[in-house]
Amino acid sequence: MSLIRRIDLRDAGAGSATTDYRAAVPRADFDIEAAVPAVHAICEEVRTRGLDAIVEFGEKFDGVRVDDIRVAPAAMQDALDRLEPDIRAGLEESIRRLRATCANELEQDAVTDLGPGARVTHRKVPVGRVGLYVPGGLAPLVSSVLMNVVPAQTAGVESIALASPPQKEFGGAVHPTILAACALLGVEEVYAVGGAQAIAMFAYGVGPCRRVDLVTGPGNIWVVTAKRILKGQVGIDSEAGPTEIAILADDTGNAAYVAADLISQAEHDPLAASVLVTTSERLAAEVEAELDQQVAATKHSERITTALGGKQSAIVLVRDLEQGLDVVNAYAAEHLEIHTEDAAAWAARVRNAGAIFVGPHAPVSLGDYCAGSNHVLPTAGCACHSSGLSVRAFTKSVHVVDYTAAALAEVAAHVVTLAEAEDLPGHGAAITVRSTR
Ligand code: HSO
Ligand code: ZN
Repeated sequence: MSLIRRIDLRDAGAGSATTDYRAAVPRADFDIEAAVPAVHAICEEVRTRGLDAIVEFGEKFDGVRVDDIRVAPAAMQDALDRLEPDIRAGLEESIRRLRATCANELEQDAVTDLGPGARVTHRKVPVGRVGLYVPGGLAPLVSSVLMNVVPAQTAGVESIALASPPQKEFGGAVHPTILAACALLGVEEVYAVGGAQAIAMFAYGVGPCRRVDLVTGPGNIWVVTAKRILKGQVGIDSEAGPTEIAILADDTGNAAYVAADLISQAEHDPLAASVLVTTSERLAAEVEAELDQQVAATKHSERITTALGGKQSAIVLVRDLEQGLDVVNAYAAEHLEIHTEDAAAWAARVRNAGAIFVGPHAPVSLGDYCAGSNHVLPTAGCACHSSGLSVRAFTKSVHVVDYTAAALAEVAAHVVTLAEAEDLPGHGAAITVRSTR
């Protein structure tokens, strides 16, 4: 029995038939709606009772009571001083590459002159204050500190706060590697708060933490649900749920690479999705055999086996790469790898993916740590409308309208006509008053 099921779509959607490929490759049950009542109650407690509620929820969910939620700067410096040199070197290289891509993403203001004295500027403005969330969970993801902080700093965000769950094994402190990364990046405002209560703290401004304008970062179902509930009260990035990898491959695919990459993301979570979409029976069979071998030899084989065996993971057989492209575009994976001949050409035709990894030498793991790309990406199909973190996520824009009297006069009659057409004569009067008074 294979660790992963097969879905055969080779006859689906042929000729004039249409197939809902999104439904054909299902996702795990990650029921945000079901979590709403419980998370709503937490958010309300934090809003009405403030710090006391945060401390109590920390004790209940993280198993450790932390009364002073703000991390002392000395603790961060201390963590950096104790950081293993090779981990520090890895973080520094990752930061260097991220900073290079982020600097290149900064957008200029777009200035448009529509005639003499008529100018519209699309001005780019950094968000003022952001709250970044870094999960503790199955593994504390220090790399996620970098992925949140570097684009925010590059965008020019003035005020950055970061929250991460208190760790019982460290006496209620935030994980030391996460603290070290904060010190490395010069982030001074860090809170030992996790889960939904952290998002509510950011959204409402509680205790020592002032309200933020935008919350970003991945999290478990509590965090994602809190972001959905509090959206509007605060800005959020895309909803990042259980991780996903899809791989589009033809017969040139290397089974050992493909299997290793499927395993790498399954390692995150029993709900993680690993999906291979391929034209090749040969590759499908070899990947199945490789999975058996590689999973048996890896550390977290139990949760990987659960993830690969879940309904959200599959080897999907397609009749050609055109159909494969339709399937991966419909699925809109968080991560999409392309292992085909002419991989760059196929990649160029992908519309929906959080991030695209081209060819055999760009595994998702590279992007998780050191590619220079961001790993906080939309999951659950949200890649069809949302983007991963980047400088743009921390930037908003505003149209600035600058017209002289002559430029207004030039277009005045059109405004008055359109206002009358909408039966809003007051709008027209606001134009005509300027030529009479
Ligand atoms: N693959 C995860 C990010 C991550 N992987 C962090 C390892 N550490 C979601 O993109
Ligand atoms: Zn990962």
